[in-house]
Amino acid sequence: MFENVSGKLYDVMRKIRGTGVISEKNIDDALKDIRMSLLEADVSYKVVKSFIESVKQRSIGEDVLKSVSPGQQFTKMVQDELASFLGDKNSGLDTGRRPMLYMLIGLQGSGKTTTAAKLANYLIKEKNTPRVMLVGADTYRPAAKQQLEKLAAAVGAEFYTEEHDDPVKIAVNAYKSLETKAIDAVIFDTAGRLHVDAELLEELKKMKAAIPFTEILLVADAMLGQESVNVAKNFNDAVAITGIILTKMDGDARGGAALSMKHTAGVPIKFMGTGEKTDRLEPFYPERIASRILGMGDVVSLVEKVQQSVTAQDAKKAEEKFRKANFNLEDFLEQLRQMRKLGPMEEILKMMPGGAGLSNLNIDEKEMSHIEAIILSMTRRERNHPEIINASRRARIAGGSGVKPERISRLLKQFAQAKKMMKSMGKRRHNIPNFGGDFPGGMGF
Ligand SMILES: Nc1nc2c(ncn2[C@@H]2O[C@H](COP(=O)(O)OP(=O)(O)O)[C@@H](O)[C@H]2O)c(=O)[nH]1
Ligand SMILES: [Mg+2]
Repeated sequence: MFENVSGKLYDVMRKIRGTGVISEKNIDDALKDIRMSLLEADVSYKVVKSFIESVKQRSIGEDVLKSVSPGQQFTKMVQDELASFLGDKNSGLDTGRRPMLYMLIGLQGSGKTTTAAKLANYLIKEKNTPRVMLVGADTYRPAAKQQLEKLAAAVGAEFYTEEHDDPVKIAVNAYKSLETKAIDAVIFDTAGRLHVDAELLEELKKMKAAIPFTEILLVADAMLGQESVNVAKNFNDAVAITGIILTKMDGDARGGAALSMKHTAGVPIKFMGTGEKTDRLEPFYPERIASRILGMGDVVSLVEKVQQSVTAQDAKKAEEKFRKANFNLEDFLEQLRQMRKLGPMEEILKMMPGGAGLSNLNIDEKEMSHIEAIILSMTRRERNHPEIINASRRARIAGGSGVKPERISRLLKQFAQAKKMMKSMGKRRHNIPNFGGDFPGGMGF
């Protein structure tokens, strides 16, 4: 997610951040680059234009040029502005009145059915709302009801549907059935179409007229490009959506959809889907996504993740190591073990500042166990001074760990890379005010 745009923007921002003195021309150049990057990320032309416009206004208004560290000031401003374009604060689900009635709408394949189950799971597990009912009102796609029924069972929600193909009737009857049921929340899964069409919008309007929905949420694939603007507009014009859920944020989408849709519909992005499983739903935090887009990494999310699984003491120890720059292979192994507790490696890397540019540090789960075996086959001295590992030592380690000698050379390269990265992160921690001091350089990376 956001690799393309964040890779480029990261370069842009690094350029300008490094400049001690910046001129109006610097800012103009940077804005040009930012504009290109956003357009390439499929952000709609109109949104890009108004974004650049407001950054320009602010940079004049706040007198970036006269500030002590103009480069940093400008970077922070772009980030703030991007966050504000994405919606500023996280907007949670409206959970006011019981029963809560949520309708999910969107194109076919956008992730409505999956998201319905995720949302049920979220309400049950996180919102103390145990009695959730999922309504299968997709009469359009074959087997759609069965798909939802299975998911409902998996997350512990009730399931309602009827065996005919009038979605409005199913939804209305499901709503009526609440009179005799103790239910806290109902999630209506509707039929999509490949494109927005009149029949679909008509169905949705009828449902809206008959049922007092708490929220009507547009489920949209983050990979939708320029088309996202039309999708948001059409659905919003028809039924006035109250929020957006962006799915497939784990994929390699160019990410522009997020900016465009929020801007077009004028409603918040409330959640994002980050995987196929029912627990892969996360609240959408604009400021974190903005910083991720700009390639500074999703520091806050990362810190939160790390804090869940790494003790403060571990972190402190690791931080001291960085400071002294005597981080060795044993520490590296320890880091990898801790990271393993955090989740898929790639995801973690992407959250790190500049992590988008680190795709060549590709370590998957299987590789991790190789790495573990290799490091354990080294002597203490080798772990502390990997530079002494010559061909014969390498052959011995390879024999001991059951991998090819080339794998060991690769590991040493990866280690060197990680070390370099950590050093630069350690430095940045002191350079960028916006990191709020909680930078994960101290958290053991
Ligand atoms: N990777 C990933 N896949 C997703 C996500 N949400 C949905 N999907 C997948 O997208 C496909 C379509 O989802 P589905 O819920 O059936 O879409 P619907 O037609 O809108 O109901 C399925 O293969 C899902 O597993 C997500 O957040 N990440
Ligand atoms: Mg579906």
